[in-house]
Amino acid sequence: MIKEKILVIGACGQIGVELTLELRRIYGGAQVVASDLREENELLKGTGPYVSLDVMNKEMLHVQVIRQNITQIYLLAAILSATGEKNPNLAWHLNMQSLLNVLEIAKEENIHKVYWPSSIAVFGPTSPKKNCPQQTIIEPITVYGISKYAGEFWCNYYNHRYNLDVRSLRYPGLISYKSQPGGGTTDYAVEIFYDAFEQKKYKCFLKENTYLPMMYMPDAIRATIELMEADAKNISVRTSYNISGMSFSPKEIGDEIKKHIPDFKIIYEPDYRQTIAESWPQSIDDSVAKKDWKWKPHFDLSLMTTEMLENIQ
Ligand code: NAD
Ligand code: AKB
Repeated sequence: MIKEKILVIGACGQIGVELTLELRRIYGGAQVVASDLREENELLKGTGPYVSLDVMNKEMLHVQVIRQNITQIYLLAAILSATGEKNPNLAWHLNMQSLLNVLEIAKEENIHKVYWPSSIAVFGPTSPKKNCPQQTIIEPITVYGISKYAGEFWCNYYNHRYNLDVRSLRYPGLISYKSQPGGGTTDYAVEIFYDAFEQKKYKCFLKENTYLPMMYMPDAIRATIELMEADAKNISVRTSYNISGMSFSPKEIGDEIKKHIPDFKIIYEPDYRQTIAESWPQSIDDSVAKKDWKWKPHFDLSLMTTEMLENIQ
């Protein structure tokens, strides 16, 4: 059996840190090369190899893939929804070119598997709001959503045309305490915990009744690895799978936090991110992922809130 050697690109981001640590636990520290533009994250130090890498530099990426004998690539570098609206050209350029660089090198170097995440941001105002299905009307209004939707079809194209084993999940908003979120619309659901703990109050940039699909990071990491380890014959979706964890509004998560911090207060000052949030579904139908590779979320709002507050302390 071939020993896998994995390259994680964007390893110092919100997902990258936890995913790299979990991949190192499974495959061994030396088998998982972490890479990013940023300095190595403190939690990654001493757990395995780290290289400084700009995924936009295709030649350098290619050199690293050959030099390190890479067999799998996880591409996590991207500009997220809220930051993307501030610089749409940059977001489009990074989100698209990084994926094309990885897919092209993966094809040339016979990489066994590629992982690239999509997002619920592919959906737009014309998609169903509740239990949004795997296949439906998809008309995103953010540059981030447009880049994710285009990216899904590039993944599908490389799978069909070149038989490249590329797999993808449409993550909901992710909630974590090990590394900070990086410029998304769902970031409020992480910030709220830190402000509740430190100041007992939070100013929310979304309206109180804005429901969004969310997931606690341990579920997201498990989903990623379960998808990547699934038998290829069970993968029927080569664009990107819907996955679902929980759905809540700022008021509901505020009420849940109040069960632990009774004098916690939340005020609402919606900004440009409200329009983005309102364009996304409130909940997601993940029945295809459940059927194909037996996906099952573990954390609900109450369990996630308890764990977040315990760990922030
Ligand atoms: P993040 O912004 O926290 O991390 C991205 C990392 O990529 C950063 O460490 C950044 O330094 C690095 N990076 C940026 N440009 C780079 C470059 N040119 N070369 C190398 N590295 C570069 O993002 P995240 O939240 O960890 O998201 C990872 C992926 O998951 C993205 O594709 C994102 O769209 C997707 N996603 C995230 C969420 C979420 O809630 N976090 C939800 C849906 C989808
Ligand atoms: C964002 O808010 O941009 C991300 C996402 C849902 O893709 N968290």
